[in-house]
Amino acid sequence: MLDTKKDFPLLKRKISGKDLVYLDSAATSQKPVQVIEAVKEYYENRNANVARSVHKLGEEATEAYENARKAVAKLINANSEKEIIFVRNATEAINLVAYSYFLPIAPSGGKIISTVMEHHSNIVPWQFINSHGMELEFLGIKKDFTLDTENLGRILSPETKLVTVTHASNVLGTVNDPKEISGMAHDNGSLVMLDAAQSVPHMQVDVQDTGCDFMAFSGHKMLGPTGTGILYAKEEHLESMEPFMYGGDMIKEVSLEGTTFNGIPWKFEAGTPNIAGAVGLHAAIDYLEKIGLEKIRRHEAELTEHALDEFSRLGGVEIYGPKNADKRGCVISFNVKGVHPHDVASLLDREGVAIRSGHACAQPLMKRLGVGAVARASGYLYNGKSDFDALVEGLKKVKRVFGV
Ligand code: C6P
Repeated sequence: MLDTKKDFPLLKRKISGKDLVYLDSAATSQKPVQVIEAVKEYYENRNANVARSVHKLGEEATEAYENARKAVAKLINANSEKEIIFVRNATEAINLVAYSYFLPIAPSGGKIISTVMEHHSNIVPWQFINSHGMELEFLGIKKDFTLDTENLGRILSPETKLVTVTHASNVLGTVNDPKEISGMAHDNGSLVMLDAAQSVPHMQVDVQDTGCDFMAFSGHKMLGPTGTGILYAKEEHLESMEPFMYGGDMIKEVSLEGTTFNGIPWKFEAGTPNIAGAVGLHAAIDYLEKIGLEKIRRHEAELTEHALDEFSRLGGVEIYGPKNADKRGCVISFNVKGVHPHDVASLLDREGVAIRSGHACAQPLMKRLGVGAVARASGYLYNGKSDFDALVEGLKKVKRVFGV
């Protein structure tokens, strides 16, 4: 098991007089001192705008920003850093693809396939494209909470322009097989988008291996600062796409008669970017790579196995997600029978245990599961088995208080 908690200052906090047990990393991760220090060092020593000034500070800030891009490209094995666009979050990355690639072609028809296990961020942008002329269809899930990929074969057709799927579900924990999905989609001439917000922080994701055309993820869920997100897209797609936002930095030349655009990736980064955020994200990637994503995945699998085991002994708790720790991430959604998940989360908070409750930005999935809301505990590299033990102790208390 990893022992990294000491690197995370916030995890030393007390909540309600108890040691904090942070089990809400699927919402956002905590930040190690290495990331906090990197951002501080940048502001203290190198702060300037990028790609504008010829002075030394401007050069150093530009170098720091572009080095962060290189680190992202290396992390996910992109062909080149030109394929990495810095955005605010995964949501913006998905919107960029919707607006720049699909909106211009939507009036000529075709179909987009998404799934019922998606976060709203991978549903709503496609409903917007649907309102401009493309059909939208959703793939279901099976009884074991995995994607119904058999049905994907039936609904795919030469009409399909995009299959967009989450790599790892933020509710079920299910880890989908992007290679299988990409293979099927590409055989039908469709592009593939991967929502990797819940996978890149927790496992090695190689974009060449997944075969995806587009991939979105958030820096803040992988130890980086908030306000950092990434769109990966194959160079050929980026070259063919319209800009998303217009203004400074994304131009080559402007006259009152018209504008020519900058090359990729800068064509998609209008205005002053989140330079300090990129510096922090770079430090986060260094931190993750030093430990190793394989090791992080194994650590979380062990945590998940332990947690599922403890939950099964508890009784009266329904879990929504695959039983096998190998096929899922460390995101465990559940309901204590007879207790509303907000009550569960509030009582746990009094014990210092932070979990999420509600629809987890996945209302269509809630409907499919036949529930209004869930309680969700999610672990990361800084959690230990004792954190899940504290959760289980808290749940025993919840059951006592509510007499269930
Ligand atoms: N899920 C959760 O608690 P942003 O907010 O843009 O960084 O990430 C959006 C997003 C997209 N896809 C998936 C699979 C996600 O889990 C999320 C964010 C958080 O589950 C906040 S709602």
